[in-house]
Order: sequence, then C-alpha cells, then structure tokens
Amino acid sequence: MMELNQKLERLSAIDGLTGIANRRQFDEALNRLWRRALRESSPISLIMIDIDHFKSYNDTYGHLAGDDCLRVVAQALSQTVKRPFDLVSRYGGEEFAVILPDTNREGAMLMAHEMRRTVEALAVPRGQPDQNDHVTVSAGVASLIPSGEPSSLIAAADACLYQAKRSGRNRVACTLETEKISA
Ligand code: GH3
Ligand code: MG
Ligand code: MG
Repeated sequence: MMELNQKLERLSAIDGLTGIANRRQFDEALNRLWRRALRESSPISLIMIDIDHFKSYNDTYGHLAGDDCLRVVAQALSQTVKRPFDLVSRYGGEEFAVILPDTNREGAMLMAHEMRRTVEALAVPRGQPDQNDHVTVSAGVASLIPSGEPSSLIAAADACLYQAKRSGRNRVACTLETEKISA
C-alpha cells in the first residue's frame, strides 16, 4: 500500500502528456526553493516559455501532431538544464516554466537563449511544406533575491514573456532588456 501511494504521488507530479514535471510539482518546488532562497538571500530565477503560434500549428496539423510537438519541445527543454535542482515543468497548455535556484539574471538569460536556440534547431516544420518555417518559442526571464511571495517572480517572468511576444516572438526578454540572439 505504501509502495502504491508513493507511486501515485510520483505519478501525480508528472505531466501525463509530456513526461516532465507538472504544474503541481512546479508550485511545490517554487514554494520550497523560494523559501530557501529567502533564508539564504540567494538569487532565484524563473523562465516562462510559450510556443509561438501554437494555435495555428494545431489548426494546420491537428491536435495529435500538436501533442507530439509538445512532447518534443518538453524533452528538448529538459535536456538543456544541467544542474540537479533546476526544474523544467509544463505550466499549462503550451507553456513551460523553468526554475533555476541559485542562478542570477546572467545565468538565467544564458539558459533561456540556449532553450530558444535548441527549440529552433529541432526544426519542427510549421506552415506549408515548401516554407522553411519552424516551431519557435518566446521566453520571459525574471531573477530576484526573494522578498514577499513567489507569485511576484511568476508575475515578473510573465510580463517579460508578454514583452517577448509583442516584440516579435522567437526571442528572450528580461526585465531590463529584450534581445534576440540568432546565432
Ligand atoms: P502566441 O504566439 O501568442 O503564443 O500564439 P498561440 O497560438 O500559441 O497562443 P494561443 O494562446 O492563442 O493558443 C494556444 C494553443 O495551444 C491553443 C490550444 O489549442 C493549444 N494547446 C494547449 N494545450 C494543448 C495540448 O495539450 N495539446 C495540443 N495539441 N494543443 C494544445
Ligand atoms: Mg500560451
Ligand atoms: Mg503560444
């Protein structure tokens, strides 16, 4: 019974579609890591990532292909992080959230750029077959030394994601700047 409970608990921390951490695990980890960073006055970063024009991807290729795309992107994102406490999760729909404890803005920006590049390099076709148009993501990066609630970190990253979308998608934005690295 104990074993079954542990298994159920583990299963419910995993997103059924993509196999990465789900929203519940994200919420739990963010609260825990936020409190730790608060105690230690250390920085914590959050990257919010959203697939660009995903509605039209679904409309063109169908929902099953859309699901495959989500799996491929999720795997690519989770393979980008290297540290044991970094957490890549499916925040909801076609949005992903990456928690980077003990990571400052520069480090988080590097990770976000690498993730953006990695997804573009997957070269998942989008649009007509004769077009060289691939699935891309936009990302918003926030880094804080905690005070107050973890929702402030989510709000800041979300605002930056919105900024990245507004300035043309397939790019990374943080509170101080919006940049695109095409290399
Ligand atoms: P933007 O570049 O502004 O993010 O545009 P978008 O089309 O990606 O954004 P929008 O929020 O309009 O559409 C999100 C789409 O993601 C619509 C929804 O059908 C799709 N989606 C969300 N969850 C899933 C899922 O689990 N599977 C599939 N196939 N599609 C999903
Ligand atoms: Mg979205
Ligand atoms: Mg989207």
